Amino acid sequence: MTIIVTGGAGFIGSNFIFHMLDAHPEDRIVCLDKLTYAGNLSTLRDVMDRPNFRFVRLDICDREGVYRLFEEEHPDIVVNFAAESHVDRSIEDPSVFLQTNIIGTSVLMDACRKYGIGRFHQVGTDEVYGDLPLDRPDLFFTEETPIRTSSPYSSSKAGADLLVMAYHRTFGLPVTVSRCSNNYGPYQFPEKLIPLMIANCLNDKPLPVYGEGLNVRDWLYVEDHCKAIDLILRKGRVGEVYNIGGHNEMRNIDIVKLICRALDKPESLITHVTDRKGHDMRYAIDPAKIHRELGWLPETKFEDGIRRTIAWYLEHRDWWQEIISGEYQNYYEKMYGNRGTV
Ligand code: NAD
Ligand code: TDX
Repeated sequence: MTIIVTGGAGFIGSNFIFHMLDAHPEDRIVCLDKLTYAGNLSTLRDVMDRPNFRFVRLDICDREGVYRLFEEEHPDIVVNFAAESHVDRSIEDPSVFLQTNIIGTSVLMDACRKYGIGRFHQVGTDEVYGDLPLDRPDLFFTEETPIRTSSPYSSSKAGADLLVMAYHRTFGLPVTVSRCSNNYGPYQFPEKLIPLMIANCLNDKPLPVYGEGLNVRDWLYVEDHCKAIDLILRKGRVGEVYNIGGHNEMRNIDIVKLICRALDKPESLITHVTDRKGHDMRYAIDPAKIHRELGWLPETKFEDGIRRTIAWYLEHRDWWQEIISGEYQNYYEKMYGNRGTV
């Protein structure tokens, strides 16, 4: 099979490519990525020369380019990871989120219709369900939970999901959608909570916790997410949505304190800063459907996953130091420079 993986130079896409090349060496993987600020070719260095791997620099919104690639490759499956993925950036400027996340997804699906496809899989997020209150630990997001977004990011991802389901119903495109909780692990861009706090700790910089840090996220080790998508591609039912999460809810402040302890840094580095606008309180996935239908369960315990992740960032300083020494400096100054403390 030939599988086009979009956004494969980013965090989850690259981990997915590593998983697929190991688990299914008979398949050919074509990575399509625009290499935005979040894409990093050095991440794919170890697989670049594999005979069953090809990298193509391309924007998913570039219709001609995408059609040409489909003509060349005749893919059996497309897995769409390509997206603008950072909530804070979407609050600064929503437009590129609408372009890539919605228009780009429609271009990919038009190509799938034109050239034929076995499956189009959309990598979605639990953020499309909005948030849950902290005082109702009995509530979880199921696949039936109404879409109720908070940020331009989650709205653009919800728009994409709705379009994917519409292409299935209207055009009969064989689609699946997964909606996953927060991922962590190697190669995550250091704008996201866990790698940002690790990098700042290691550089003895303040650790900017939004508000009181009581917001809850449901953390899943990236490899478990990749295995779930692989399973959906092979055994999932067409036209279905699958929630992915591991019942691992944690408050932001507890994650940051844990990172301080693991790196032997003082909690006095923690600085409570002005909250994110529209900040979602709690995400919590009910993964019963994917467990029941496909037998998926997360394999990595948080204690092990976070230890491995911290060790990875310690062993791969070059990878993230290179990132944070460039354009990232301007981003950091813009986001955190004038942010008041609370
Ligand atoms: P990321 O920001 O690390 O990577 C995104 C990748 O997409 C980058 O390589 C970037 O270059 C590429 N890209 C961006 N715009 C593109 C375009 N127009 N054309 C081609 N390539 C483009 O993101 P991530 O954290 O790996 O997330 C991957 C997907 O998973 C996203 O769709 C995201 O919404 C979803 N998701 C992420 C999480 C999470 O916790 N990170 C959780 C659930 C779902
Ligand atoms: O500096 C920070 N300080 C802070 O307190 C950052 C970057 C984040 N936070 C908080 C905000 C959130 O409550 O930490 C929590 C996690 O933040 P992010 O890492 O930005 O993730 P989140 O907003 O939860 O979204 C993530 O999960 C769902 C991904 O970025 C999305 O792509 C995915 O869809």
